[in-house]
Amino acid sequence: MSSGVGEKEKEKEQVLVEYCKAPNGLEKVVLKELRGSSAEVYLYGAQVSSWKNEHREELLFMSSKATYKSPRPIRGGIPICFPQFGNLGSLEQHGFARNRFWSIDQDPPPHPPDSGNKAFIDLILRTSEEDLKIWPHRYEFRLRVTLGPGGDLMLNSRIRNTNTDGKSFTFTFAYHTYLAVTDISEVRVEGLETLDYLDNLKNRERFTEQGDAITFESEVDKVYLGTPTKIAILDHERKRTFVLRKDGLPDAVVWNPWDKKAKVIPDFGDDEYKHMLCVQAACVETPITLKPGEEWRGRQELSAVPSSYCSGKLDPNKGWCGCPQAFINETVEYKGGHEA
Ligand code: TA6
Repeated sequence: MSSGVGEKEKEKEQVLVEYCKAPNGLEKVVLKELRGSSAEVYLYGAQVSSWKNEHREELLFMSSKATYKSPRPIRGGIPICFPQFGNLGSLEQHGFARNRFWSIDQDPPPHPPDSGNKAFIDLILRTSEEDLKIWPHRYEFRLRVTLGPGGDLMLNSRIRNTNTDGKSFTFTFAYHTYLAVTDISEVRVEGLETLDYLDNLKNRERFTEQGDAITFESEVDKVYLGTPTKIAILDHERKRTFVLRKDGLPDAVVWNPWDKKAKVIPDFGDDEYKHMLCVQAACVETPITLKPGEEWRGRQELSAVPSSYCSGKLDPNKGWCGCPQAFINETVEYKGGHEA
């Protein structure tokens, strides 16, 4: 009898994590949660490429023109920007982690005991001799991707300096998250109002955001500084709110290329800007420095909850019903810092 039960348990476990090869030839891991949610992660770039709710609705944007071939990064999902966010530095834009082949981490150090989550995968990227030529540091980058029992998607990064020459290293970082939205002109972001930001469209000059929810009617490329641990992204058409929670990542990048920029991005459809918004937990303004042996941790958690509006329009002066206001009112101190 017990073996029968054991078998059933094992079967259930097997359903939760599947390893396979995608039609594009890339290896990927499929995480399934018993009520129907799922997530998919390519070993190439350790990139989450899909996150579906229990109704099998895709919650992440993936461009129809994405290429799934090294060395191009995959356009969509959640590319990992490390060791450099953006193009301020000697490395290629957004660093090299997103266009390297990661491995399954066979013996990950114990993660904090998560609440019985079974659907997770541990990936690891280590220094290569090739990469030492462009970034002369040794590191171990461990990423755990978890699909929670309620369908939440969690990314936990742990980056350790394993230099043996006594040298520290410094990096910037972002989870470059492409959220799928129904109509960008009917989307608003709550939680970033009144904050300072660096505007990438104006030479990274520093400005202060207006006092109410952010809405979109043209290209946006902003790095918000000192942001709260919770940000809400409301898809009015779909009556869906994404809640992004983060730890160890004080900044948040918001990007939509809009029509002109969309046309000049080769792996991005001309009209696809209407159906995506990048909101990224990041550390950009103040780079992270690790001494040998020190480890940094950065977490991003996404959930998608139903939301409804009091007013039919996206009226910034009107509140909205069912708003998980509690999510974004509560400001939990940013718990950055390193662990040796
Ligand atoms: O996250 C915003 C941003 O830095 C934009 O400036 C834009 O370049 C975007 O990233 C996409 O970058 P990518 O290298 O993936 O085309």
